[in-house]
Amino acid sequence: MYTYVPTLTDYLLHEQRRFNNASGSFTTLMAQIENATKIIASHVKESGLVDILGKTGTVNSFGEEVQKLDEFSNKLMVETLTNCGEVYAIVSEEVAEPVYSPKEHSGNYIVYFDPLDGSSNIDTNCPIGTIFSIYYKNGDNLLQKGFEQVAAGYVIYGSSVMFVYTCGNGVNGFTLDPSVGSFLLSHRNMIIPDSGKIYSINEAYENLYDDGTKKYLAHLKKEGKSKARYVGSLIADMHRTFIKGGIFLYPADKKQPEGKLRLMLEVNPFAFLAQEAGGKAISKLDKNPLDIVPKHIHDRSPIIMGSKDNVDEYLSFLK
Ligand code: AHM
Ligand code: MG
Repeated sequence: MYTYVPTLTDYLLHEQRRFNNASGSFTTLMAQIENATKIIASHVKESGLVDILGKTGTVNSFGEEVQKLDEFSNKLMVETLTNCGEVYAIVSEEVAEPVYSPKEHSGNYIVYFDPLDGSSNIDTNCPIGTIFSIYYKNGDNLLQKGFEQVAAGYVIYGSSVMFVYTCGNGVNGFTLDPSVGSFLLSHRNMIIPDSGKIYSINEAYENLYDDGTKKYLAHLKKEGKSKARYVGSLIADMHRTFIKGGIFLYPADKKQPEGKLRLMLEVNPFAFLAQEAGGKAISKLDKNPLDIVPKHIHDRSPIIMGSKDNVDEYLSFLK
């Protein structure tokens, strides 16, 4: 028997109808991101065949130039977004400077994205993904606070492909049905459990962390009630945190005083998602990363996020 399940497109159109004056621009923009990520997903799926099909050189068996997956994903996202008619400028993690849409295609949105986060995991078949964060154009200012985000989300290329996003009205997850090529609403109104057992941090850097973080880790290990999980791919580590709860930490350390993750490309989209899912996100001490005024498009920021109780417990060790 057929059961109706809304697709991502259905859901976006439904949301659009809630706003009387909506022009459809946001829905069009999201459809472009959806399309680009489906193409990236199909390439990620084949990445293991690169060696045996003789695609390791610069030319593949069709005589086409082969790009590394992250370069391919970046080019696809840049070209899709700057030609779709809805975007004023994009900022990609892979490109040092912003790219502006040609005047004839210029629109009202700014899109920050990381085309293939965790790409060092491609060879090992671990989940990787695309992260995006959308703002309204505000004059020429590309440096808006995270609180100004119109929408943020990620697409995880894992055992299933999932499109997870928020536009400030909760978080919803859509799983790709590969047989029809549509994202289907599979995770309605995602909520991070208030507390969880899993902590996720690169513990190899422990000696470089501040005393509060060291004491927190010692406390977790002393109690013996926690589990450690760290893929080293933000999308995988955060997707697990959304589903199972717990805490993800990429704090400052002696070698990386601002942390590693990029404020506008990684930290803010996930902080927005985490807060919309009922979780908590902090930067240095109790600072909400969404409240940081960025100085540069590629600024970095420490980030600790996940289940409320876990983040509060961490904070108690800093104070
Ligand atoms: P990337 O954007 O160069 O792929 O780096 C970001 C990745 C994140 O996905 C992950 O959370 C982090 O780097 C892991 O860093 P580390 O290896 O220092 O633990
Ligand atoms: Mg990244």
